[in-house]
Amino acid sequence: MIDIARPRGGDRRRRFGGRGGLVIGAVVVLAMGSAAVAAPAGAAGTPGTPGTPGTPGTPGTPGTPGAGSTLAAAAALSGRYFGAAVAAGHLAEPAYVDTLNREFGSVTPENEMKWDAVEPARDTFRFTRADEITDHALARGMKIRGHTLVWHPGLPGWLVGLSGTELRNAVNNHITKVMGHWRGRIHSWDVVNEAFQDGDSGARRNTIFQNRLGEGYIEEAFRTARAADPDARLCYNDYNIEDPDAAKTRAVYDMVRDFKERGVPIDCVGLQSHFGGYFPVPAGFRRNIEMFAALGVDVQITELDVEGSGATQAAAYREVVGACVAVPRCTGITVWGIPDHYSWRSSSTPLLFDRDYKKKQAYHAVLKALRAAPRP
Ligand code: G2I
Repeated sequence: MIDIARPRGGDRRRRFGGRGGLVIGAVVVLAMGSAAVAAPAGAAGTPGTPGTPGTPGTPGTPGTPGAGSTLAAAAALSGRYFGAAVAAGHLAEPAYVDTLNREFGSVTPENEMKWDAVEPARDTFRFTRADEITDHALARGMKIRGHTLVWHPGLPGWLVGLSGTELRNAVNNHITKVMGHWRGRIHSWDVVNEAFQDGDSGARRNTIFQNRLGEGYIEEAFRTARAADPDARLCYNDYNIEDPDAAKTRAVYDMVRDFKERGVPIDCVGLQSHFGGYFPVPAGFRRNIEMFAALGVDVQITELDVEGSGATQAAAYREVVGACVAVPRCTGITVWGIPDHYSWRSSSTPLLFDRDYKKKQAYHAVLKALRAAPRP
């Protein structure tokens, strides 16, 4: 499942595997600094002790604490959400849940809404696991990002055997039933995920959807999605589209521009933003957000994590959050997990909380950048 690829010439960024869509940093050495460094001057506070908390938040209402003393509250100061990928399997763990409830105003089920999880047999849907997360979120006024409807890894065997009209019907049925289950309750859906190849081709990825349904499958997925839940923001989500000058980014940009010109319903672009030593935050990251926003779509940072630790990691996080909050249409940020040890690339310690749920330096950098956002 986990695929590893070294960056090659011309494209320094990692490539996710064709089957798994997932490249983890086993080769991706921790090129970033690892020394623990004290919180920078002017940071929100001493690690673990928020510096200028306002009124403590009302439990169960993320984003309401005064003065931005949590990630959700700080993001809410400028009208944004701050979320995390959540795994249902951790919801029985008090420290995990406490951190989730205190700090985050949005959840993305990390795996529980994926095709094999919700439709393991044809037209037989199992929403129980995902509902554990969405019920938890809804009871606390958190937003929910739906992830993801059409993605090539993790497909059930019955689907992989289909082609032509059968496959097309199965895709439309999947979108309609899954979105229908949460209709009116999901803030944004990743309708199509990782549909473009890495490297310089700018081509669509060879998936069963592309190969058997043809070029129009993404457009059709978005049209079906709009009908299934007219209130959800419909996103195209991908990695390695954070650099405005990369061929893959230009290809996604061209698709979104074409969709907007022809009235295909698309509302947002998700920049996954998995960063680290081999794939630093691109110099043009903010320009990239502005470029997509200028097309008339929102931009969301959907799966943020940054390999490393200490000041280097904190600086990268600061850069990402600072770029987002500088662009009005960058409407929210999701980090891809809560404590480091539950990350999909845990050895790279890419998240904002350590394995003891202590706030890392990166946490304080993010909090400060959120608080510094221009207020609407
Ligand atoms: O690969 C990182 C992310 C890239 N963008 C799309 C995201 O959906 C993707 O998330 C990762 C999850 O973080 C992993 O947790 O997607 C992987 C593939 O779905 C997830 O890995 C799966 C493993 O493949 C399974 O073997 C495992 O049982 O996680 C499952 C639950 O731990």
